[in-house]
Amino acid sequence: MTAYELLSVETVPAYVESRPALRDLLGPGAVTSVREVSDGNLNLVFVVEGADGSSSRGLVLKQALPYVRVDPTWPVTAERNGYEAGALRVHNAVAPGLVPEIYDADPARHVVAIEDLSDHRVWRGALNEGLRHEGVAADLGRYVARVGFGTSVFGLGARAHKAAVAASVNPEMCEITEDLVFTEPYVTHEHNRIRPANERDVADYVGDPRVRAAIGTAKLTFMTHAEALVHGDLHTGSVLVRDEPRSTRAFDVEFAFYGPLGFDLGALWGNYVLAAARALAFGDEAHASWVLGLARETWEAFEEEFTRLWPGRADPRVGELEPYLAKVYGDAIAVAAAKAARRVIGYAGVSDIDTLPEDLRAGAVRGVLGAARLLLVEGGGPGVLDRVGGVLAGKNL
Ligand code: SR1
Ligand code: MG
Repeated sequence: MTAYELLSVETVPAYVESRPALRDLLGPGAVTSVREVSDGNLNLVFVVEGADGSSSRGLVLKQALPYVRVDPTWPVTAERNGYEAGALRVHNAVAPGLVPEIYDADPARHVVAIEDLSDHRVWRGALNEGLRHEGVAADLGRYVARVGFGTSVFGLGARAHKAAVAASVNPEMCEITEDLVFTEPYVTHEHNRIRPANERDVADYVGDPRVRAAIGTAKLTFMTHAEALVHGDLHTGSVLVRDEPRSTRAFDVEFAFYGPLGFDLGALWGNYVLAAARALAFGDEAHASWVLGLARETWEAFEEEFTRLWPGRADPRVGELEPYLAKVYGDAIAVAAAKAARRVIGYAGVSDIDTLPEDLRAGAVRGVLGAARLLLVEGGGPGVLDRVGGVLAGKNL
């Protein structure tokens, strides 16, 4: 029993009718079909089509449950839906075309209505199938740069940045990340899913004092460096892609908060590592190498865009470009490791690894943990990203 009414396929048409912004968008009585497509860990999601049945007149409703969808015994604040609406508006303003448009936000029922992107697909699934969507990694680098500059002290100036930080706290969702990414994989916890074949690998990884020190530092950075209104959960399952015409959208910003810019870049890199581990498990070295090359593509697009924006900063007396980029790079390396490792140890696995045949999975997990260890131990050292492929493939580089 929730304190607000949950949507269902049956009740969505009346709900749309009751929301002026949505009724205006689709036209009165225009809903022709509703499909439930909830498949993430947390929310209900419905695709709503309008009178002509075309996706261009449709919309998506996303409603926060007051608990984890895949584990109703785990309460999570439904206020995350409001955080998502706020962040989506800001991201639309600073990075238009790289996130879904937002049409409506309903704080009473914890629903946001956003653009229907049914002609896109989730990037993780495409990567798992060995498909190459060229340009997506660079689009995401530009997205992180625009958000990272536009919502930072550089883009906003000191007072507006402080006001934005105060208006964008998202403590409950940050706590989930602190626990699931930075703490639970490194302790004995009921959430962890360690198979017997990988017990030794996990023990070696979490038992390495250099790993523990670097993860501790990364967690502190996550908790205290309020640089920009970052996405907060930018894995490849939070990205929609379309080939013709080419389009990339980062979605699902309910974890958005004022945090370190390297957190979003590192999330992408960590998920490239997972995608490459899958490709290598199937012996597809060409795809693994292409996927790992995406890390450089994302970084270079980020760096170029951030550098392009830099002269327009609010106060030229704040910060220096080169040291700041170096800081972001170092943060991202540690996050890449943390994000890859959490997916093979802790709560919330990813299909890249979890759908591998049993006999291939243990080696893939071992490779991911080896890569994470390399990244944490070597930090932002020269060429560290280029050595990940060898470690993933089981070579002791
Ligand atoms: C309980 S939420 C589990 C995970 O799903 C989301 O996508 C985030 O990655 C979170 O850590
Ligand atoms: Mg999500």
